[in-house]
Parts: sequence; structure tokens; C-alpha cells
Amino acid sequence: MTLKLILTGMKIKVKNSGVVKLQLYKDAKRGNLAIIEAMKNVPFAIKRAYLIHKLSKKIKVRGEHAHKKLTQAMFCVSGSCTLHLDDGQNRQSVRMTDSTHGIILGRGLWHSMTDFSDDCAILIVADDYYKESDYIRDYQKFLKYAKR
Ligand code: T46
Repeated sequence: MTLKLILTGMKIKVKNSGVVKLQLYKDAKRGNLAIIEAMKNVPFAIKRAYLIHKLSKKIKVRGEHAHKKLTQAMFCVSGSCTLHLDDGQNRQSVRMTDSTHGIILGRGLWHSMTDFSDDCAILIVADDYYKESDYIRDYQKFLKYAKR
């Protein structure tokens, strides 16, 4: 799948990733409005969304897996966290502090999240339903998979 991304200044060097910028209506009086639209700013049809919340500084890590087919976009909608990406050859860490900039988690991309702030909440949109068989949760197996 070719991802048509609206790239911002942030350079993502790992494969099957990129930056998604949400359309934003700034309103100093009433609060801001940011919009996620499938096939527009998010470059795939969304079948599922989930929220990872009640995070805190005490929690060390989440993720630590890759997906065989699933494509997702991750938004840190409150607080901050660090997203670590690894395509088997290149590694990159992104500090996520802006809820209007998401990161694509494409297929075959090992990812983990660390350094959560106490108010951190993460929203993920995905192009398919949950399937445990799509996960690679063992890093050595991932490296073999990434070489293929
Ligand atoms: C991902 C990262 C960014 C379900 O039953 N349905 C779901 O839609 C999801 C997402 C998870 N689950 C179950 C599977 C596990 O038994 O919830 C449990 C916790 O999931 P997991 O340990 O995989 O959570 P994270 O935060 O490590 O990973 C999640 C997503 O699972 C994963 O796809 O890319 O967020």
C-alpha cells in the first residue's frame, strides 16, 4: 500500500511510517477542534479506533511488537510520550507532544511507547479489526520477518 502522507517538517526515516497532520480549527474562546478523516489526512479507511489512557510516569513501556498487515495512525491526544520505531534496519524515536500530529505505524514496523506523562492519552486509528495473529511480539522473529 502506498501511503499518501501529508508530511510536515518532521522527517521520518523508517519504512512504512510518516507524519499525519490533522486539520485544526483554533478557537481561543471555546477550545480547539482537530479533525481525523479517513482517506484524507489519515491515508486509509478506518475500521477501528482505540484509546490507551490512564498512563503515568510509573508505566515503563507499551507496544513492543510489529504488525504483519495492519496499518495504524497514532496520536498523543493528551500529555506526551516517546514513540520508538524500528523497521529492522533503521531506528528512530519521536517525542510526541502535539495532538494534531500523528505518526503512521505501517506494516512490519516494530514500535514501542515509553516516557509517558501523567496526563498522557493515546488515540489509535487502524485499518482493520483486532487480530492477535497479525502481531509479531518476539523481536528476533521480527528481525527475521523484516529481512524477507
Ligand atoms: C499497537 C499499539 C500501539 C483487544 O482485544 N482489542 C484491541 O483492539 C486491542 C488494541 C487490544 N486488545 C487486547 C489484546 C491484549 O490482550 O488488549 C490487550 C492489551 O493489548 P496490547 O498489550 O497489545 O497493548 P499495547 O498498548 O502494547 O499495544 C496496542 C495495540 O494492541 C497494538 O496494536 O500497535 O497499541
